[in-house]
Amino acid sequence: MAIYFDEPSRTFNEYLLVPGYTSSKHVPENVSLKTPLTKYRRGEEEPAISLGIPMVSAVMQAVSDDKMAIALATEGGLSFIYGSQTVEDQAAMVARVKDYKAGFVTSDANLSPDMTLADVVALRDRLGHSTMPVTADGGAHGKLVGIVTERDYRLSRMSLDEKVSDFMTPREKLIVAPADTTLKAANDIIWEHKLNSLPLVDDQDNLMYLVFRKDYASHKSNPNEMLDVHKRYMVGAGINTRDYAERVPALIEAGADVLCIDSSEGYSDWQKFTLAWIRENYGDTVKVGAGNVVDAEGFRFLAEAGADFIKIGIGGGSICITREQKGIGRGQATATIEVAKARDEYFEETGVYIPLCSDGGIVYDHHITLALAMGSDFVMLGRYFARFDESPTNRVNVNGSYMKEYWGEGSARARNWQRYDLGGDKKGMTFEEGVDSYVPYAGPLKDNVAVTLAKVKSTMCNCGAITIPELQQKAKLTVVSSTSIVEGGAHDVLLKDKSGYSSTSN
Ligand code: RVP
Repeated sequence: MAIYFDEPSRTFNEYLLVPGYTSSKHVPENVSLKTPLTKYRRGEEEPAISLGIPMVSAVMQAVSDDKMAIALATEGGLSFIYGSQTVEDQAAMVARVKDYKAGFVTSDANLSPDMTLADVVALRDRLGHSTMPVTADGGAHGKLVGIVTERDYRLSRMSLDEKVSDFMTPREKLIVAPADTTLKAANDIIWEHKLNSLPLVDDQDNLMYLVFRKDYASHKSNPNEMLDVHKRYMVGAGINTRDYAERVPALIEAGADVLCIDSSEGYSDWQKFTLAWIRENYGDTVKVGAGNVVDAEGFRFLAEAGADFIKIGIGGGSICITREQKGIGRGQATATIEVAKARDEYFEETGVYIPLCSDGGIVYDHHITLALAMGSDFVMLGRYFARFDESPTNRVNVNGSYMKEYWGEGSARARNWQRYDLGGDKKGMTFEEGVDSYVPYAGPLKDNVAVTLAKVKSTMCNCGAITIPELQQKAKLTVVSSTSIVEGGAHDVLLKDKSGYSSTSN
């Protein structure tokens, strides 16, 4: 006979935290969001990798490339570079993160002298940058011939046909420095000459990097940043259950710090085989997460197969239509609660603590706190990060508002068939499990993450917790009725500014 679960399948929106005792030491400044990323044994001081903040970015084309990885690692989180691209391209993205020198920017908004003001405006709107180097060939490392900033043109007075070479600040008027200049020295030049940016060039006058005034200041204030033993940013990468024998070695060679099997449904032999292959070839030196699962059985299966962390969630992603298409899945809150219980039992039994990641379905910042309180150690977010400057997608103007594009890995656009692989020879997607969409553009990652985490810390203090394990232990969670959800928002008043109010959802 079929199994029926007693409890309905619930989402985060159906829960609230009931505050606990807040002592005078429970203040946001005292809260640590440090959390394990990989499994460890009872009694061991530290897992191999811990996150500075409990946030990772989704293994998706529209979310996690090298730029996102750098921005998120700076804040203490981690990105998993998407695997739905060639092994070479993915390894190159990983290598770019590992080669990145904090504060030294390789420009992605480059002009050539014969481009026009219309091109400048289009590039500015698409990428949101106001400083664009001009190189002879228009490439990121071409011969430097000038720079265009917003001070070089006036849209009200100039024709859009005007050539970049006619209004740029030309090379001979620019202050530049050699490519091996240190960040500190570059910053001194910036201050001395009151610059906003300083191009660094090689001995052939080819542009190597730009150093921005703001980056030096921000680099000084990142106490959580995720660095490896060589002080390089840490980065994760997605893998699949088909081509791991080629992909894993290339990613490891490129410097990936941790891998994650990216699949819509992880309770399968394919994940077991993939984990077994990695253990056979690399032992425990390569860290790899697996998933996704939504119940105790699935957790136990992946734990025994050797996963370093386990991801929870089927069908809850904002762009995901798996539940509609296939009728499989489970409410994200119920799944998290059950899997966390199984993880705690496994820990009791074996002494091995396997971190859990709640993946998908985070709509409000407080959903992150709920996911942690329910036993997740960190969360994976797609839509949340897709909205930022650093996501790989275009910023577009839709009816007067800036939007970023965001599409599912199971959409016809991504065609990530490996994620939905059920074995066999058939490699084509036969139906879609994701959609292509817009999400409201929200500016820089750093500012948004700061606000989100301020809310998380504040709620933790209300619950009498200054660490995530303490929150997991002390949290008191209540299911809410649909009418109390209405009570929880602004109600029975006429809002003066609806747009301001909607900012409570992220
Ligand atoms: P969200 O943060 O709600 O946007 O969800 C992101 C998650 O959705 C991903 O980490 C992944 O687990 C899932 N996903 C990605 N693509 C698709 C799809 O096309 N169905 N789903």
